[in-house]
Amino acid sequence: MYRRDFLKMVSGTAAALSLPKPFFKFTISEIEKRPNILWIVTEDINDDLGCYGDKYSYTPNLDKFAGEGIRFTNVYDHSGVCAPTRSGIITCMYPTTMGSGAMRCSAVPPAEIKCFTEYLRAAGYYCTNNDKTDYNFKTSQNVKTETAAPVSAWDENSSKAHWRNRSKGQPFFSVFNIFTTHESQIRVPEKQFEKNIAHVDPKHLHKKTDAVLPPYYPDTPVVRNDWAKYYDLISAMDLQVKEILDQLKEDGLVEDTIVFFYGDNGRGLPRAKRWIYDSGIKMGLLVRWPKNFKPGSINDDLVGFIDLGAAVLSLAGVPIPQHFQGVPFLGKSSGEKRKYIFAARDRMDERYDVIRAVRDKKFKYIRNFMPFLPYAQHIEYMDQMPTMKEMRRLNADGKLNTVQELFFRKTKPLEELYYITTDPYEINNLAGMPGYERTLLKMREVVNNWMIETEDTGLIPEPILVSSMRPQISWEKTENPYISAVKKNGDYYEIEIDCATEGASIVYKTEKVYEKWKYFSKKIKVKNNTTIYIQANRLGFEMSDIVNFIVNKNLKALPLKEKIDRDWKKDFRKDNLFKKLLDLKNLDFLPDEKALPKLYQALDDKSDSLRYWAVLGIHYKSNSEESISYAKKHLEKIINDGSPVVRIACAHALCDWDEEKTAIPVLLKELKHPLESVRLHAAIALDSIGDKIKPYSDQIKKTINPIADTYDQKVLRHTAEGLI
Ligand SMILES: [Ca+2]
Repeated sequence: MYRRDFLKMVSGTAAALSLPKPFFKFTISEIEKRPNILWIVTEDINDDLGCYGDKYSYTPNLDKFAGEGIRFTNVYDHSGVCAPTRSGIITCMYPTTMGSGAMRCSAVPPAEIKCFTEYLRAAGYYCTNNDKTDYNFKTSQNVKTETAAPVSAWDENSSKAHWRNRSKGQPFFSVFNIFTTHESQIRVPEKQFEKNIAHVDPKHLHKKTDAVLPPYYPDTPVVRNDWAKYYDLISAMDLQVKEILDQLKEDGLVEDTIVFFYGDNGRGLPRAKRWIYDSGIKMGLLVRWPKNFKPGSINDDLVGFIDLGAAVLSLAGVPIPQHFQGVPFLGKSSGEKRKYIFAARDRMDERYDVIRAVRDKKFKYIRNFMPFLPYAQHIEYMDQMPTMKEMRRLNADGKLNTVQELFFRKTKPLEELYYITTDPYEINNLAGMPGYERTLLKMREVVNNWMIETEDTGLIPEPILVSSMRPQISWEKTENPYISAVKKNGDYYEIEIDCATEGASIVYKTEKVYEKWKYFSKKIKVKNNTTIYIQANRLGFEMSDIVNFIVNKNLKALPLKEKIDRDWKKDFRKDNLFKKLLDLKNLDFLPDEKALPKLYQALDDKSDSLRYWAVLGIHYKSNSEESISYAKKHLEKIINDGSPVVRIACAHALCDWDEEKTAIPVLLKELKHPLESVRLHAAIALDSIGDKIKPYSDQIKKTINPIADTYDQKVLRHTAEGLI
């Protein structure tokens, strides 16, 4: 039976249609055999490769690789920046749903959410990650975000992790992350840069004079230099991809291994990475499976990054868990095609923002929930890029053209709509233009519905969200796992293990410390008198202790314990908060005088989040002398509100309305709050009020800790620079 017929049997005709033209080479038994899967992931590139028609890019190995499999042409990241992107990829869930949308944060994902590799491990796959994780959730406060992973996620997670360490005959899922193209590498010292590109033949290095720049960059030597370096790094990365593919060949695994190549987010240059314009989220994706995919095929289906893990499970023949928001676009479970992809931008390092986007094949719609903020807020890390510095300098000198100036507007429009087909750089905003009303309303509705359906946490201010996930700032610990059943069966004991923490995963080993943890999913067989070690982890919780038992006739199972869950979303859901917040924000579409009475009503709401947005609405919609004077009276009354973010928002508005003598002391006090995100809100407010801060210079400078690398300190350092 051919693959097309087989797929009809399992998933209906749509499944067959969603695949590239089938390559009639295989049988059911071959399909049933679990393939190996390899991901080669690089940093901060879009589809800037020769095989995507980029004539400036020199990527012979990836071009060849693309010719051996499928080249996807409509693939989108949901975030535009590392950590939330990777948070979504590893769970097949939107970070906005899990509360992991900020760059960076330590979320506590809801109990049902696991790393998708856990389902592969349960199915017998050997899973390795080498070695970046950056999932926005950790299992301890004290581990490094970029490389931390729950013990349940991978058989190996290290710079040595490799499929070669698996047991004989075991299928594998291996990830190799390449750092070479990361934004930081464009601006490293010259010596380091030369090291990075040492293996690229000098004749293939990129000439600055040949660079084709997007129209939103000024054409200057500095910008051309960054651009050429970026492409040199892509060529260096292309060679690293070849090295990994060669290892696969050496091991004779080419035929049996499905290889994915993609970059994690858009290029690390201004208005690209960190943004949900296509320059931040439109990615290349190449997939090769010599046995089953027709060489040189092209697929233009809309694919989201949260679909990647679902596709892997589908290709591996592992059922797709019900809670997944990602949909498989390859393999047995594929079928449903996306009509839209969605993307979100929340806090980027030390600066808040809330933006949502939906895209189909032709249009991109963007909703700015903080239109009163500029696009190019100062971000310490981003602002190190020479192109960024150059653009700020030229902007200050009034030397940017109208397209280049877009990124430096002091405020944002409420909505943006682009007809991507003719405007791939998203510079002609069609929102409000005649002829596009229906498209605008339709896409606005699609975003609204998506935010409600996925319980988008983006409108819950971070201090409230974080306090809900971790009351009293404390990290919860996963309960110790226990033996829940034990039964003698011949020479063996059959063991079952459970954990009272809802959503916890369990790992075990039966030898000494040097043995790798195995994933527990169903009862295991253990020999008499073996010591079994077990440990449990829930995402965002600290791991349990490692407990051990000697398995023999004295081992007693414990009765099943009641599951303990602290579902932090429950209260938000019960209060219908996701809908209420969006309804309140949709007052942005009303004229100020119509919106204001409703915003004042919301000041009395019991929800801290609603009161926060009500204050912000009043702040930015009170534009007449009369309305400001009315607003002052109301906000002065609630400057001692029970919620720190509400107090800060009130104080910020009052500072803007020349009541800084009352307001600044409130902000200074919040700089001492134990929660970093509260301090950050206060620091941002102080940073934005200009010269009014000057009489308080000494007090601000006293709060600066030169060795702290927290986000509030980054903002305060920026404020202090302005005070010199
Ligand atoms: Ca990245």
